[in-house]
Amino acid sequence: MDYKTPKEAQDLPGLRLALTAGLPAPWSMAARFMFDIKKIAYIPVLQQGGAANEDLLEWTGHRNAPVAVLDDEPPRTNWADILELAERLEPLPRLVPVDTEERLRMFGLANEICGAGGLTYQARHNMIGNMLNSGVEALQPAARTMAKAYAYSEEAAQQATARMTQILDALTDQLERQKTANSRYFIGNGMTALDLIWASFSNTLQPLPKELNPMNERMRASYQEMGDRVNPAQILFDHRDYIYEKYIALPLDF
Ligand SMILES: N[C@@H](CCC(=O)N[C@@H](CS)C(=O)NCC(=O)O)C(=O)O
Repeated sequence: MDYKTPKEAQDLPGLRLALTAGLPAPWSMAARFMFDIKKIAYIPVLQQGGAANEDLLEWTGHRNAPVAVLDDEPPRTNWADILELAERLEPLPRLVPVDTEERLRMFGLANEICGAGGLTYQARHNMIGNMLNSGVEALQPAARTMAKAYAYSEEAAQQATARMTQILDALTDQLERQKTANSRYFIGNGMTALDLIWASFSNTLQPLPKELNPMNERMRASYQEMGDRVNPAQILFDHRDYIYEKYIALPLDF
């Protein structure tokens, strides 16, 4: 990825997208997948995971990623707001179902993955706990920044696995039902944002292999460890492999 710094990007016209650089960060990659599938051009902007990101903060009011800024519109950081922006800029392929029941189910399940308190917030409590307790001095500043940003506590980490299991069961049940109904997708008969979101977020539990996902080995082990705690069903990974193969450019580039 050819990133611009926040200072270089902030006065440029068009869509600027701040992304956590150097790893397949789940919210950042999901935002990219939504724009990429619609062929919406954007300028990638550098966000450094766990760092202060002062220039990004000064420009957008946000330290973390993703942050999507279109011209002089307000910066958007929430996954659902970024999805709405992508749908507005380029309606096709449609990522939000027209049918009300399907739409409710899609947003509900997507929020179970991406929302505050959802699957990956829970997994991250464990990751932050591991970093804080690692005894590795170099990891401490980032661990402390993220602990504060994402409401880490020992109690939160303790209940994380149970909550993750509950959410993974809901996603597995949904895919099993869809398989019975002969659909290859999470919702209805076509690809939606949920398929792209799961493709991205699945990497935090079982990263795609090295040749498709050339991420740093320490982060790979840390992501895999979050998955090993909960042992997700194989159907979830078979599904993400299908979505990557059919819709997403590989190897991942971050
Ligand atoms: N704002 C996002 C969540 C963003 C988020 O958690 N970003 C993480 C992972 S992509 C991040 O920036 N981590 C690195 C950091 O905090 O510096 C949402 O609510 O949808």
